[in-house]
Amino acid sequence: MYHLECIECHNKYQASEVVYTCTCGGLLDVIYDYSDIQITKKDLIGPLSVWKYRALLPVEREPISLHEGGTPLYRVDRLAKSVGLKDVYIKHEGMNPTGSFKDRGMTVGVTKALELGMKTVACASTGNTSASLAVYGARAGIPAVVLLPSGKVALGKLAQALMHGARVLSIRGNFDDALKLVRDLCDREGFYLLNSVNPYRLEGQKTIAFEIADQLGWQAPDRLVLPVGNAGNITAIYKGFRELKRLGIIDSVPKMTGIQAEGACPVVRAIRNNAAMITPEGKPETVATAIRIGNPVNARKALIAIIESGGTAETVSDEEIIRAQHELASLEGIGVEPASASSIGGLRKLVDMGAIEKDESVVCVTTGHLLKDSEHVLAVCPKPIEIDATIEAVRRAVFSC
Ligand code: AN7
Repeated sequence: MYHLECIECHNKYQASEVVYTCTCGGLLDVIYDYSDIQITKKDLIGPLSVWKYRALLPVEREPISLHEGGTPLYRVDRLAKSVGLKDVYIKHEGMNPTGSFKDRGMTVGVTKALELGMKTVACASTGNTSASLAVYGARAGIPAVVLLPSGKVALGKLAQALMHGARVLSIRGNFDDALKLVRDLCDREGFYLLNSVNPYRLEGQKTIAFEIADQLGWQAPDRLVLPVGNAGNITAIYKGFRELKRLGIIDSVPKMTGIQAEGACPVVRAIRNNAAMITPEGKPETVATAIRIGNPVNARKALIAIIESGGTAETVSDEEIIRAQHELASLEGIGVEPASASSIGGLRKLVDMGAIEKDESVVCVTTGHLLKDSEHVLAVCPKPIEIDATIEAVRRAVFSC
């Protein structure tokens, strides 16, 4: 049993209602009757996947699934040494079916859409959400409409949205403009909104927390570091850890640590200023287009997650993002997109500032795969060396500096 509840005024809504925010404007959470959920570590033996944790997911019907979740948790000792820590792991969400963490939310969200009898799904997106929605819409056999900020979506993501048959609208405006428009469109047309303001989508994403705890032998790390854009993922993962603690499966909840790009950092500024709410940024800009967001819809939830958990938020420059992306790729063999690399850049910065203790165990979530944004790779990496097809030319090129 579960219902929707406003995080501000605690107004309740039935699970069967199609509602995204409270009449007071507050964000909604899915609240279970936790006394009904009898789940122990023993019930959770077996291979990882989002649907392994079905007892804690708000869905009754057969899922629309492509085997999402079950992503690797890599121990990264060379990176740990390089940043000055001992115990660092990467949860590589780029290993999901469409190459980003969004699939966890979409398998649940699109299944919920069918359960609620919705006929069309829609979202605004900086890229990954649209790729995932296009794929899960196709899998479910229903149309998907996606609104993208014109000229600011990485090619791999756009290619996915197009190939999987979404109706792709390129908006002359930024992500925040596109989100406003798609919310209006969904209200008018009865399309099902699958941005992270939809609390059911976040339920899928909380399984990142379940898997991390599962992979660490039912323990939480001391700290979680991840990029923040629309601020859904940080809140979803925090909810996941809190639920495990509430059910007595883990003892502690990690310090939730959000990283934003310098040019798009409303959550970081609110944390610095001790503000209860963010001040939206009108012109967000960063190389990490996935998190080029000035007015994150889940900001209130994110601020609560960061403050309650004793975490923090920090910015990284575009240079720090690219350096971190190179470092993770070359030092550990893990290829992630720029937004995801911000978690590594942020980790280094926080350690250098003394904000992270040397003996903390840290999990960085890398949210999307390197191949999402190959144009940018060509722009920041050395060009291939073109030579004649002779062994002399090959040897000269191999051994020259
Ligand atoms: C790789 O696709 O918002 O803080 O529309 O693609 O939960 O928004 C993407 C976000 C981090 C930020 N890393 O997550 C979208 C979109 C990657 C992302 C984020 C995104 P949230």
